Amino acid sequence: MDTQRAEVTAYVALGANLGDPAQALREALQRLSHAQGVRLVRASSLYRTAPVDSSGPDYFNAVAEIATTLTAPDLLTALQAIEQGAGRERPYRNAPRTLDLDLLLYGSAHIHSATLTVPHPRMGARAFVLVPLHEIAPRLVTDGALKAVSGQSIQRMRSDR
Ligand code: A4P
Ligand code: MG
Repeated sequence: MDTQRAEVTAYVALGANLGDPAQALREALQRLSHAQGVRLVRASSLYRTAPVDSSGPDYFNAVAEIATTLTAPDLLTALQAIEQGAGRERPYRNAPRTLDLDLLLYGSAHIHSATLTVPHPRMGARAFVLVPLHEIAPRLVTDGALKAVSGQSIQRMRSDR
């Protein structure tokens, strides 16, 4: 019997502001594309963004669309393994980081567990999520949502991939 789970479309936010953040995001996309049960469908451009509720140098951010057979908790575990592989440390909340991978959307699921909230609760307030998400999935981000974050500094990087 075929026990293969159906693929679910999910969106992952990538962020980094320590070390070589652009390289960290490119490597994270590579690792994501090779993760078991994950297929990378498309990735946004890289964006340079000013820290929001955080400190340190500018961030680089991007959003990836994936198709996955993993459950949402297993996907979170896979994302955290990629963060750890990039040397992520967690001295305090919103600390500068070598790599942050957040699960934005998992199909149409609404999840409220101790370790996972989906849709990501702060995504609607952040240009560094909404602008790259709009680039790859315009129907998911309204003009009004983009306008609401238009005061936040974000700059699309020229693609060198
Ligand atoms: N968790 C719950 N829901 C989720 C989810 N949907 N995706 C839990 C990922 N994780 C989720 O995360 C803390 C815990 O959140 C995890 O153990 C997981 O069980 P973390 O990555 O260890 O800590 P964090 O990143 O400091 O917290 P969080 O909540 O991810 O921070 P935010 O709110 O995402 O903010 N400014 C710019 N310009 N660019 C950025 O990328 N990022 C942040 C992080 C702040 N300012 C920024 C940026
Ligand atoms: Mg995080």
